[in-house]
Amino acid sequence: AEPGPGTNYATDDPFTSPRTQWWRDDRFGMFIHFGAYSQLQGSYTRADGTVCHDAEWIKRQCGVPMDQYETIASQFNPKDFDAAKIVAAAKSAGQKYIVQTAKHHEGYAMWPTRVNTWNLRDHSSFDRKRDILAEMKTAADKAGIAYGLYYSIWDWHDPDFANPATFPKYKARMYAQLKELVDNYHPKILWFDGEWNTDNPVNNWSARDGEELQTYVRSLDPSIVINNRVGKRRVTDGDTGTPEQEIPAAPVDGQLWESCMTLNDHWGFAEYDHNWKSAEDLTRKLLSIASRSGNYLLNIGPDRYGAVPAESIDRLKAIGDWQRTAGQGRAIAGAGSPGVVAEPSWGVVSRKGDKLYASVFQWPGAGKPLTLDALAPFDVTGARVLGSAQRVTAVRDRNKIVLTPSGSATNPTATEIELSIRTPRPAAVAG
Ligand code: H79
Repeated sequence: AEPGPGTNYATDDPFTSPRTQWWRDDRFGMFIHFGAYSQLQGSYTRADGTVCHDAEWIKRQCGVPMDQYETIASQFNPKDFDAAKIVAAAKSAGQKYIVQTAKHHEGYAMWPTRVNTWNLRDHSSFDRKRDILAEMKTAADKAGIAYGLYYSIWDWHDPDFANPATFPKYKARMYAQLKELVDNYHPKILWFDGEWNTDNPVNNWSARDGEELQTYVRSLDPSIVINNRVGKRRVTDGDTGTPEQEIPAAPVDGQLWESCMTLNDHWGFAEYDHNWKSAEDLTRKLLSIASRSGNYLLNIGPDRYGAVPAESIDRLKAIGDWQRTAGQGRAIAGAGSPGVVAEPSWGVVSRKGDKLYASVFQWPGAGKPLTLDALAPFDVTGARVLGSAQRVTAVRDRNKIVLTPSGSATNPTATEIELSIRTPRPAAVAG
């Protein structure tokens, strides 16, 4: 997209820019970790017969020699990868955007790059004519879902990455790959990773490299949303903060943010990992994140054939089912931090325009009150429980709003109380 009149996308404010509007509204996206590591499905058997476990880090954590890793990649044949099915799973969850790994730390490109042969077309047993990123882009467009790509700066395969003398050669190849990605798949997000050096003493990436990369991406397409792992994760790096496997306790002021999290305990497919989070837990996490003006990027890891685990499909659908029940999803998409009330002990509260959505995790029992602490003056002009005919009274007692529902919870995950509010007009500023 071209910059709109009056908007300089190099210097705009991500909190208010039309460029990031869709991202700020969506609140819920799908992360996809799929790469050559998926071929191992989480288990590497060493020459001595012992088995080592890990997912997308298996090359490094299990010390797989490069020649063996390349042999494993040459067997990779994700023939069952079904873009329409994955997009339908995202849609069923109410996820509005997708971020897929184009290249993880292993350096393996999941598209037919012309920069090297370490890619899914040239180094696999897969159909040479297929391009799964193109398939995903087409399916996502068709479903009205935004499509973005993950790209790891850290690269375990390219020898020039770890050699300060030849690092500029690596950088040139990385820039060329990013141009391919932007030209061929028009990603709405570029999600960088692997820029840190605490775990990686030979990482030559600097804050300066990050600023340059950000400028480069903007020159390719100024509308792309970029995460903060482009540089050193300062609030000035990219557009969005990236808490990983955690949810900030309160709204974050310095930068837009998105919590990326897993459905079990791994990003890439791990056959032995059955520690799936419950749909209730996941739905409450989504509500909590939206109530603090964050986004939730929830991951799936397809198996070696490209199939998504049934446990993931089921949970995504359950999260969507909750949102579709009685229109409860309005507490999430387009909603954010309420501002006018503090987060209660019994749930979370989000706001969209002149409506507050109180998501009640612990229902008080018929006739018992739920209390909200007001942080600013406002009036409650109406209250109802979504999907229930019961009455809710809302009484102000100084800085407390006391809500008393007359019936039972509609839902064990979260029962939604919708409050209509009226905030005072700001006093006219003299001068
Ligand atoms: O792509 C996912 C991770 O692979 C990547 N970021 C998300 C989105 C990531 N790379 N590094 N880290 C996260 C942080 C480092 C984690 C480590 Fe470990 C702890 C490296 C070694 C111990 C976890 C356990 C990962 C490998 C083994």
